[in-house]
Amino acid sequence: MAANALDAELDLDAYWMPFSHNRYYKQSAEHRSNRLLARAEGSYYWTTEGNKLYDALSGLWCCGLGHRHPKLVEAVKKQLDVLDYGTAFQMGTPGVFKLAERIAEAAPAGFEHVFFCNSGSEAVDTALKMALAYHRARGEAHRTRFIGREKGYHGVGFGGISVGGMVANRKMFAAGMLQGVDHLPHTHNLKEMAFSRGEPDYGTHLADELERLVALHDASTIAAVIVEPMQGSAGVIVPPKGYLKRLRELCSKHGILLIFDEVITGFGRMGKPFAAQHWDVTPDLITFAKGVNNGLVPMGGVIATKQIYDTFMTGPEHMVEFFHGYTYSGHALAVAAAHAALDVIAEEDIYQRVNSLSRSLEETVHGLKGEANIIDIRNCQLAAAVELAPIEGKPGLRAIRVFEEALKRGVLFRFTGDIIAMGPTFISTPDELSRMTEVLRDSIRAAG
Ligand code: PXG
Repeated sequence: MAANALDAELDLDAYWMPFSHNRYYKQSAEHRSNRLLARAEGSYYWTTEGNKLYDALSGLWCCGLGHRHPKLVEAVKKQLDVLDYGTAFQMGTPGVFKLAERIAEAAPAGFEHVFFCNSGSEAVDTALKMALAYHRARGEAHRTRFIGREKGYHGVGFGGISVGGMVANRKMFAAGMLQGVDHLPHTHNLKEMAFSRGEPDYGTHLADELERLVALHDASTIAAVIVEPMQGSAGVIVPPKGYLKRLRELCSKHGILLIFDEVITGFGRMGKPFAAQHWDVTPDLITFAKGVNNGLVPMGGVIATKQIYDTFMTGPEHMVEFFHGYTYSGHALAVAAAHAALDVIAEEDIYQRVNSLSRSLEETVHGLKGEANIIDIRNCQLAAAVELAPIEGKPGLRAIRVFEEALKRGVLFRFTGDIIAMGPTFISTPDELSRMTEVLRDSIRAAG
């Protein structure tokens, strides 16, 4: 192991790391080997040991355009010379109005209004509030129930964990969760769909479970259904063919709003601005974050249809219409970075590149089929996952070992349970994807 003076001089105790095994990380320099990041550029990080890591998850799904893209860095630096923070309530900046216009333009027809916040979790809370308030404003205040999905991830706010379906994220906080939430079944079924390329053939009928929930609760009590079009955090769970269309039909039939949580799928990864366009299914609200400005400055938001926005625009004109917002909604630095990101997406033909790179990703990851301990390989545009057989009695351990072996070999993967997830940068080359896959192969073998 290379000498790591920076590691040696740190007191690690004070920092409570998010979603991390704090004790394991802090226990020994060996456990932290290649896990202190010093620098980044393009598709790579450099660790404090000076080792180079290919970033196989684009940060945490957010840096698709590559780290420290010169145009984005420049835009933020320039903004700092002009305006730092501009009061968000009852005030605005030209930049934030222009950004909303550009985002609405990129969204499917009918989406005309953008509300800004600072993260995916806040975006989800915002969308849920919009749904409740929308129904109330229309005289349907009885529509209070939300339907999420098992294995869904919608961030960590109380709204998000309530509609989410990650058991570990829910069980400790049960006392604080929203009332009246139900869940669709997840669509992850290895028996029926293991090693599917792209969307699995099996599972469309699982959308019909919404009918069952409607029959149970009555449509008049349901405000919205929220799903990730492609489930990222649960380990790249790809929607079955026709599944999202079916959900849309059922929501429309019953007057239920459909929310697409596009925090991961928005702004490039699906080879279109939004997954809604990739699957040609139009929801009523779209949440976004991450890719909107390449993760450079925290930003999230919700895109609403004209119909939803207009419903709020009643009452005396001098009054606030939606009692919701954040100090940093539309922060000038985040806005500057987002404008630059949208420019780069257009200038570098990112959607076309993602579509073409996605084919390379599919080819290369499915080439791992047949390796010992791999029980599934799946892919969805520029996202993929390899699911490993758990070590008996020690779920999750095999993936940690693979993760550590891969770090030694210069690739930073993401693991969740026994799943290795990949969300390469949009600027990666097919060669880099092949190398990433070969490192995964070697790491799985080495991990045993
Ligand atoms: N919705 C979705 C669909 C997400 O993927 C959030 C909301 C929450 O976003 P914030 O910005 O509040 O973290 C997310 C976040 C992973 C991984 O390993 C995924 C996320 C975050 C960190 C890791 O897949 N998604």
